[in-house]
Amino acid sequence: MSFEVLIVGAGFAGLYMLHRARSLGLAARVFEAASGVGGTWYWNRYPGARCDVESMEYSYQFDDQLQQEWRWSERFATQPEIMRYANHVADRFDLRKDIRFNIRVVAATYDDIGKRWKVRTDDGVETSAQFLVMATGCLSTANRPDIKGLENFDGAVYHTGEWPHEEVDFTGKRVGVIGTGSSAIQSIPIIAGQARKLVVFQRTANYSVPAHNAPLDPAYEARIKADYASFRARNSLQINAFGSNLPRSPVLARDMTPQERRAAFEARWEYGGLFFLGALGDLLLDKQANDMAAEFVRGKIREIVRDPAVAELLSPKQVIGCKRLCVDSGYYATFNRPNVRLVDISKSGIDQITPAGVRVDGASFELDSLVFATGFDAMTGTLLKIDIRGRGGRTLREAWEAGPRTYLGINVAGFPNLFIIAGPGSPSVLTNMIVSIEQHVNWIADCIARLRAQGRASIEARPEAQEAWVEHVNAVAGRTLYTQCNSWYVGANIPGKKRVFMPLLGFPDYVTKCDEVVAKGYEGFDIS
Ligand code: N01
Repeated sequence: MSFEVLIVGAGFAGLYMLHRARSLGLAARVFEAASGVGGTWYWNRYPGARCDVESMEYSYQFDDQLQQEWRWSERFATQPEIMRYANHVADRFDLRKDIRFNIRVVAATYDDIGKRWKVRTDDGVETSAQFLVMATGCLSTANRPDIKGLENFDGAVYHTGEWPHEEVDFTGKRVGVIGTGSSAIQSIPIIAGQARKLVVFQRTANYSVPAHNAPLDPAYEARIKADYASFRARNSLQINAFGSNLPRSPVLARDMTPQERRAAFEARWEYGGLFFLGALGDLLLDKQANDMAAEFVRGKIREIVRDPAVAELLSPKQVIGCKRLCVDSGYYATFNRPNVRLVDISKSGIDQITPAGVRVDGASFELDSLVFATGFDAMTGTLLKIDIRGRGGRTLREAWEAGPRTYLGINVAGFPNLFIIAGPGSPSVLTNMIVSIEQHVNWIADCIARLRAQGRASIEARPEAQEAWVEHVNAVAGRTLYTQCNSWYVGANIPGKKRVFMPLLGFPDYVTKCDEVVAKGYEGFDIS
């Protein structure tokens, strides 16, 4: 089989890429490992999963009728509602007929002579295409830590990122949760409400702000829909491509009185959501400013959690915002429940998992179920799992030995006609993902259309442009506090992973750069 465009993944990136490719009249095919569309939302169906970018923003904008007709029910959409939306889009644009489900891409090799990608799937079939688009997601390879004895555990084991489709009922069970990132912080309050006993194993305490989720206000919805395009345009001008309703304050911490700072923190805590990080102009630039915001949240934890020792253990010490901020519904208050216990594993780790439960520092915790909320091999894990070989047979693994290197986060030198949607080196995970996805898909689709119109066969980043881009991404991150934590943004959660700050901060500047590259005839790329 042969196609003009082959797309890997049927999440929001793959769906829109397929739609654009078909609109250009290209023969396109999607391969998807899951049995349905939705990508990250297909897999992450753990209790309490919902998006922490507001519903009116976390949706496609490429089709006005689509955004007018779809109705969200809550300020922050639940995973099931987002899945209904993804399925609606697939049906509305008749996308399924070009998607093959339950099939995993295992290898992709560039044929230098034929100038085509040869893609092998896990059914042993080879398919070729001129263009290969990796719509594989940034958080799609689960991190399953290698903890001694796990294979001997007698109970049920779950990972939040690979949650079963059938309902998991923890009623009457003794449950352990490992991890305290966004997935844990969303699921812990729900699991605590069901379980007889919940033990949370915490390696690093995390900052979380309340969501204050509520049914979507119909008057607000009507106001946005009356001029959706302007709302989208305002959001695209935000550094993270969302949140124009409450933009980042331009005022620096030192230019405010303590009362003004407190009022700014309080207002944003009450407003709810990720907006909290915009309370000070230099919150993610200046350590002193950051300390003030961090201490405000620690004060809230002390107010909410009744046991001072537990409150202290839940109080993060690192820079706020340099690990992704969490958004919760009742997370800290959950630790006031008599059936919930917090166990510090920051010093000793987990000794081992036994048939009956988990042992930490000599103490045993008997459990019926164990939930790994341990995150992902982010941004590179899924790409490197596929045996991708570019020009001359060079593997992506070799090209990325020192950490991921891309030009614009879209292409890698030595890998012609390979496009990555929201790849490392692009704003991706620091933004509203759907906005970044649409920007990338539009750029890639326009690029393919131009190449074809000019009778050209391939495009590939120049090594020197890529090196300059990698330096730029690092320099931007280096001016902020983002690099100061052991976060998945730098790959610190995966033993042995090269420590590189992977996403690029600043959506509007990035879009300008991408547009300039095109205006200058694909500056930094070789076209042949
Ligand atoms: O994963 P995480 P996540 N032993 O990596 C701990 C997005 N998301 O699935 O911090 C013990 O954040 C680890 O500890 P530490 C969002 O971008 C969005 O929660 O490395 N513990 C940490 O506490 C988010 O950032 C939404 O010390 C281990 C936890 O496991 C991203 O997905 C909802 C360990 C992992 O936290 C990932 O979130 C959910 C080990 N060996 C997720 N290894 C919304 O939109 C790891 N940990 C709302």
